[in-house]
Amino acid sequence: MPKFYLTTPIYYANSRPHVGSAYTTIVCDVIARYKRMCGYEVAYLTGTDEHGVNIERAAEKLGITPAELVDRNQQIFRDLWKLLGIQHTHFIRTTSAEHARAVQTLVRRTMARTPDAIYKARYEGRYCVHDNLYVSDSSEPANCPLCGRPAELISEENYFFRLSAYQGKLLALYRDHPEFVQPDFRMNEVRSFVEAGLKDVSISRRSIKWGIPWPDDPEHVFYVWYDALTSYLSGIGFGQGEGGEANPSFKKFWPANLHMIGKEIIRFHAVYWPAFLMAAELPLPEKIFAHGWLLFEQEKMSKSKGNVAYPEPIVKALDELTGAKVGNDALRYYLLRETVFGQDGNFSRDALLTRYNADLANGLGNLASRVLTMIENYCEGIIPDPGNATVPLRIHELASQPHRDAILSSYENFEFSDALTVTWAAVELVDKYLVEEKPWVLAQKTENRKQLEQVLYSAMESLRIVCALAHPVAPESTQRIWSQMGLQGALADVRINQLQWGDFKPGTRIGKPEAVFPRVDKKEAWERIEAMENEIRNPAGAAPKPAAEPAAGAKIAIEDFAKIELRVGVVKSAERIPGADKLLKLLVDIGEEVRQVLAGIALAYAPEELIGRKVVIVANLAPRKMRGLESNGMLLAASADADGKPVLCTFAEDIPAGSKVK
Ligand code: ME8
Repeated sequence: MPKFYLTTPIYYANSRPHVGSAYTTIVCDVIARYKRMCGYEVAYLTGTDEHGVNIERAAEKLGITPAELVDRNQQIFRDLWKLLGIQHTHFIRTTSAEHARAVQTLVRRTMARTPDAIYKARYEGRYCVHDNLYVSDSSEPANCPLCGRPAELISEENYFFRLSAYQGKLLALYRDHPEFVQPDFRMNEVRSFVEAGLKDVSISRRSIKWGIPWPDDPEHVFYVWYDALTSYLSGIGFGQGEGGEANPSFKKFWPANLHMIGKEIIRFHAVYWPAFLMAAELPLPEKIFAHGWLLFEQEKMSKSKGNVAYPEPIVKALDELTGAKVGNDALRYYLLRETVFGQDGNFSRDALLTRYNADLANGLGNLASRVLTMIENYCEGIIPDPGNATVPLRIHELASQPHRDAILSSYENFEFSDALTVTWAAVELVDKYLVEEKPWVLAQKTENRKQLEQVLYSAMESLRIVCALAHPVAPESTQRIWSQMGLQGALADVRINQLQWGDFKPGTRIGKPEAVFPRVDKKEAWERIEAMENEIRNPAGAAPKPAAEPAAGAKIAIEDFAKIELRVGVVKSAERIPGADKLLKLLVDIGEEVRQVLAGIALAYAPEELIGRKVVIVANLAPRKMRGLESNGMLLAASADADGKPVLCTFAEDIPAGSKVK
């Protein structure tokens, strides 16, 4: 049996998964189910990324240990995957002993096979703890390009990986295997990045305790990306048991056929990872596919931005309201149908509910119940024999091999939306066929019996094929229709690439027709989902957050606000600071004195347009040094998002400098 090994990224265990996180896992589950139906033995790995400074800090804030935090959070991931019916075969935790062994084995192997690949040196640079990203290799202040937060200064002795030595090998890999990174436009980005030259990367930390110790040098722990990427090996047995590096499961499944990831982590997967593997002399994965983001109002859905939707309320609310198990399939169908896979897509609860009612309740569900009811009423619940009658041309085309193969090739190429569009076009065609042939009229005259049987057989056979083709995306509901059609066994065991028109055996007794996708009232569903989401955001009985660090959206007392001294200022002079693109140096008159204030607004305002402008300044902020200059206060500005253009707060009416703002 051929094998197929695919992976999701190993999820950060510092917060609960949202619909954006579930997107990657759902897509991989669709691929895994599809591949199984093509006859592959599938290994599907997911897991949790549990080390690193952001976990350490998140735990500290909650007053628990990092181990307690990740124990708790990894369970939330497992529970969600269970609820969503994800059929992963392997789950790796980066804090497990097996994983630590694998990471140490990999680095030892690397040092043995390519002795100059790893060396010790001093690292100085800016690092974003939130995204675990080296922002710059200089000590100058810098903001993280992903989240916009100021990056932290790091200076310490580290182990480095000689990435610079892999530029030629990586470019050769991209040239010889253009399918290594997909979609194509992502391959172009990766190639340009590597062509511009590669710097060596630090792969250990001394300042962090919460990590895997470096072999024979336990003061260092592994940098989280080296640690996390190795999960793809440890998760299937690398470094485990008797076999060690030659563990039988690892030998069977490695190299991975597919690493499915989100677009923001492509550099780690398409540049670092193959270089790490080359240095360790291990085979490279076959393909890395970087999908787009699910956006919420045009921004990436992320907990830190507070614009998240969670999967549980959608699934549970739809199940409850319909009294049927439809929520999972509704979410999966919506996510895969609505967005061209690879591009960013907007997540909308409204669009999900519309799709549910239109495509699932009125579309597939309605067709199934119509056809089954007619078999029940006109054929005593037995699949009729179409005899030698020729299948009507259009229906035959729909279920013919080229049609089936077009859908299969869309699955192969991860064009899920296309696969579903074509499958659902078939649903419409069969609906139209029934309207034209009018079996309810044919049933009235015995001389039309043969024709009636042929029409109903064709409709049932089309439904069987549609169910099989839609099964990877809508596994639970298609299985229910399958059983109602009187078909035995698991639909998952059907070989999707061997579906043949005419395989439905006449004489089969159908089961009891029941609504598979009851319609939902959109308003009611919306409200139910909203209420459940609110419970997740503000769980009843949740311990209040410590007063010193109010959570986003939490209230503060008036006394807290009174601690901040806000004053009206007038800008007297403004100039750029050489070498700092974003900063302006301003002199601001705040009534009794003129203050020097540095403000990160240079990309939004020219110095000359600020002179004489009234601004709001935080007057009692402790002085801070930036670029060797002191800043005594802060200007207030609004921006639409973390990376958005700052817009200074000002006044519509006149007001003297130094006036208090309260
Ligand atoms: O990156 N839309 O973990 P992670 C689409 N631990 N996909 C999204 C998304 C959104 N709004 N938000 C998150 C990490 N994802 C590392 C991986 S692998 C060796 C280490 C996706 O929990 C994201 O793109 O931040 C990624 O594919 C996955 O969720 C895990 O993200």
